[in-house]
Amino acid sequence: MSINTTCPYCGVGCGVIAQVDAANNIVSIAGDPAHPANFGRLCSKGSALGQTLGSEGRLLYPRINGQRASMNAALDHVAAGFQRVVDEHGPDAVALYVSGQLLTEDYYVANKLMKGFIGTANIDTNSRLCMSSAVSGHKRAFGEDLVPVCYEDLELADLIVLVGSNTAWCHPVLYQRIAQAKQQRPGVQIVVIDPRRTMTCEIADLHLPVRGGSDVWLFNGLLAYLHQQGHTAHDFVTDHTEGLDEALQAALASAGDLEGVAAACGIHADRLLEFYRLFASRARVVTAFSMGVNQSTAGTDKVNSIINCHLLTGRIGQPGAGPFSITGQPNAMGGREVGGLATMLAAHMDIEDARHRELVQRFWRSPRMVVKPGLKAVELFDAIHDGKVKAVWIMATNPVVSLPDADKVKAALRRCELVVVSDCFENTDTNEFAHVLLPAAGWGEKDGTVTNSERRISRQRAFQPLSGEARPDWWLICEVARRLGFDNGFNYDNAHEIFLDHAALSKLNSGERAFDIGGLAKLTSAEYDALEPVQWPVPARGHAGTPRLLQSGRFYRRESKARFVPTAPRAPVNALQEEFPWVLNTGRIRDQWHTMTRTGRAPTLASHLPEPYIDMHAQDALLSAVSEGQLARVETQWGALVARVKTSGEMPRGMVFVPIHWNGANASDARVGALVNPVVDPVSGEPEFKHTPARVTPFTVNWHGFVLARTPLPNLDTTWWTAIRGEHFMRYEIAGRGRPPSADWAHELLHASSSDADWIEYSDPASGVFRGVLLIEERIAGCVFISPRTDLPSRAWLSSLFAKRRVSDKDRVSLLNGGTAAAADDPGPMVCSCFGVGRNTLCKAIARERLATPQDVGRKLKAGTNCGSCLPEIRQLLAQ
Ligand SMILES: Nc1nc2c(c(=O)[nH]1)N[C@H]1C(S)=C(S)[C@@H](COP(=O)(O)OP(=O)(O)OC[C@H]3O[C@@H](n4cnc5c(=O)[nH]c(N)nc54)[C@H](O)[C@@H]3O)O[C@H]1N2
Ligand SMILES: Nc1nc2c(c(=O)[nH]1)N[C@H]1C(S)=C(S)[C@@H](COP(=O)(O)OP(=O)(O)OC[C@H]3O[C@@H](n4cnc5c(=O)[nH]c(N)nc54)[C@H](O)[C@@H]3O)O[C@H]1N2
Ligand code: SF4
Ligand SMILES: [Mo]
Repeated sequence: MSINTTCPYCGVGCGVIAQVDAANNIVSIAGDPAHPANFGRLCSKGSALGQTLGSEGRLLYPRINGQRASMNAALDHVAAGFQRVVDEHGPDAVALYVSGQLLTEDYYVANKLMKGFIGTANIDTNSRLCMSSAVSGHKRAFGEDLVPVCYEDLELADLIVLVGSNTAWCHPVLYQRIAQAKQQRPGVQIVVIDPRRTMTCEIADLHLPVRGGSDVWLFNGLLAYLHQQGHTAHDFVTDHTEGLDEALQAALASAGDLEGVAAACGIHADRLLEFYRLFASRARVVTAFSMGVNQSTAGTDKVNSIINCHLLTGRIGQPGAGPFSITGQPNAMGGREVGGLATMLAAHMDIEDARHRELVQRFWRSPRMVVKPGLKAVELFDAIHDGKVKAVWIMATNPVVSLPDADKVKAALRRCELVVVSDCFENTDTNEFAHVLLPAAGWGEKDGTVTNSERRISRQRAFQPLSGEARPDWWLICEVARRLGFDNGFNYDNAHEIFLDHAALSKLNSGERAFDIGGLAKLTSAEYDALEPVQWPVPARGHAGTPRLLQSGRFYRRESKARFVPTAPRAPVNALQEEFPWVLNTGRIRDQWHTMTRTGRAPTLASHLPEPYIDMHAQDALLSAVSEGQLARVETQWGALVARVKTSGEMPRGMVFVPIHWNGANASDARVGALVNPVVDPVSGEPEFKHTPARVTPFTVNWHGFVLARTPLPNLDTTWWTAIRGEHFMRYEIAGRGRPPSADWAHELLHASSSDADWIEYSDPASGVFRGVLLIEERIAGCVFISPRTDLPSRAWLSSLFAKRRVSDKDRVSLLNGGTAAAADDPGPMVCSCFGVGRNTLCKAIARERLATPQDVGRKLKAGTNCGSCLPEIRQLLAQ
């Protein structure tokens, strides 16, 4: 059986074909060649989706206070708890905290329940941490939350500006489309604006390593430059916009001269001018932006300063031109369509507008309509902390890891009277705080729709039965709604029925707002099942969808005009300079998805960057008395963590970078959310995730080590540890203070006393070096390596032994002498996770065989020929 569905990770929204061999319980995953987002491509995460299926680690049954309960009892408990709080304290004392990883249908009923039936807008979503600055910027400029462009525009553009986006790692398939366009038309120019020199820069013609938070200066400067150099599209500006004078004034006040702007952005004036000239000279420009723009206390202004430049030049709504907010989560866009944020109503209507409220209320036949916006994510958790919100239901998000000041989030949940969590997995950091756990259907079991970055609605289709007692999120919500007495509004039998309501509600927008999918409101069940990917608006039945918006120059504000928003730049809050000299920037790595509840289960994804790390400039490392490979502590006013130091060469002076993925389940001390300043953008409420003042100090330990074990071990309880899944083994990195672990400890840890075990040991108490290897029937079952230094044997080489039927005599010798004899076989750090090709292997082949292009490398080693996520790294190695 073969099912077409959509990848559940990033907002590119790639089509996936799941080939199910039910008899043998095998699911193979491939890109859908017909899907217009990816035309068959998948990145490393999408390619590894098959490895994340299966019931291991899943939350299979409901629990109440830790005890297994029936679904009925759990749902009754949730409804009774919510009812009691509403009765005693009013509707604003309950809340939902949901996610851009819900399907549109789940999201629709969650929003309906809160805003139309319980009667509170206290439903916010993790999109507040992600897209809300883009939403606010779009609304201010266009009157509606609109993304005018489509992916094809990236291929038509002559200049692509990537601002605060590590596209190579975070939207890899989009990046591959850009890279291919450049290959076909080498004249296409690519500019990357990012303080870090990320892998995305491998195809860039120009990289501007701007100072964190300085984007508004940069784009105000561009606006002034374009205006002064005569690039204003006068007719467009006169007919379709308002407010240019105020915006120009604000721009000129902050960005009068090139030198001043360059200084504010911390870059060379020559480079800045090069960028401005490029932008001025190309009519077809797409400015694509992501979290380096949105996640900032100036996030909304950053968005508007970008849009202003496109409005001034009329480069919007035209093929190959426009501002492009790339969405993070698979359904970040769908969530906004249904009004999943506390500040929106459904179908792009406004809470503050009495007429909109009435329209929605009449459509829903709802008893109690909200009248004012609810609490935004950070405020919401503060209100829980302060006891104002007493019951919360968290759905498809892991806030104990992902919110700023995340230790305060723990404290808030600890105090909360009723915490309900629905998740697909058992051991998330947030589940620990749940009074009621509800098992949610996972990818492959769920059915509904998602909308990607280019407004394209695609079906996610189920290809597996539900695991255990797991149920789709919409079903759980409807069951609770009915138990609250709202039978009428929540009698849905399936996702199709919900979708029809959502589409019909959007029809009320007809002509007034762009979001109108009324043409899908009469789909039969069979048509819904067969729905092909389509871009909204879809105003009439049979309409083919709308690739590009705003082509007529008509906007969704008064007099149909777009607005230039004046943006006065301001620097991020950067208190306590002396004590906290560095800026902590946080973000993503290539092969992990957020808090790793899913990608952490895929062995091929673990090898690329297996440990939490702190990347910093070598000079700053020196000043902080830390060095590559050592452990260090990063500390801010809010919290601290310990991770391995890296001086990759990507970091500018003054900034340190820590990935967001590690959490309490896979590291002793690497939850970076605990360190992040909870300050937010005043308009959007989006947190400043990229800019917290921090200091870095050495984390002194007496010994380092690691354990590889074929079967997972209980908590290692060493001073510092991390755990990650490999192919046929678990890998634990450990370090400690005091005396190094003894041979007995290692022996016991790996259960080396069983009768068929063969235990090889090398121990030198004087130097503190210990090596122990457990073989069972000549296969490696586990190993422990301890040393006072970090110069431990190659994990890549040892890992490869786990795939062998038999450990050879040569390998045995290498095991005991600490891997030195095997150095020649060491593949080095992983680059291509699909084919397991490491950096050493690549470098050797490149040098020996004189390989010159990624294609040469692919032919020789296969590396880069499957998903292509590692091509930027291969290009970098070739260049070196
Ligand atoms: N592999 C992977 N891919 C993902 C995800 C994942 O978890 N893993 N998550 C998805 C989600 S939800 C999202 S939101 C997207 C995020 O996608 P991106 O936004 O591309 O990813 P980030 O790593 O958060 O940050 C992007 C870049 O912003 C830069 N930056 C920091 N401060 C500034 C600044 O002041 N100005 C500028 N111009 N740049 C700055 C950072 O150095 C960083 O390189 O990725 C999606 N894709
Ligand atoms: N420091 C720092 N923090 C950040 C960011 C940053 O750049 N820096 N980025 C922010 C951004 S942009 C985002 S989007 C967030 C993401 O942060 P989170 O949303 O907290 O991260 P996830 O790990 O994706 O959490 C999703 C949870 O839902 C579960 N799940 C998956 N599918 C389903 C489903 O269908 N139903 C249910 N009920 N559960 C499901 C998963 O197992 C997982 O526990 O992090 C934010 N936090
Ligand atoms: S780029 Fe990768 S993670 Fe994003 S949707 Fe496509 S396959 Fe999934
Ligand atoms: Mo996100």
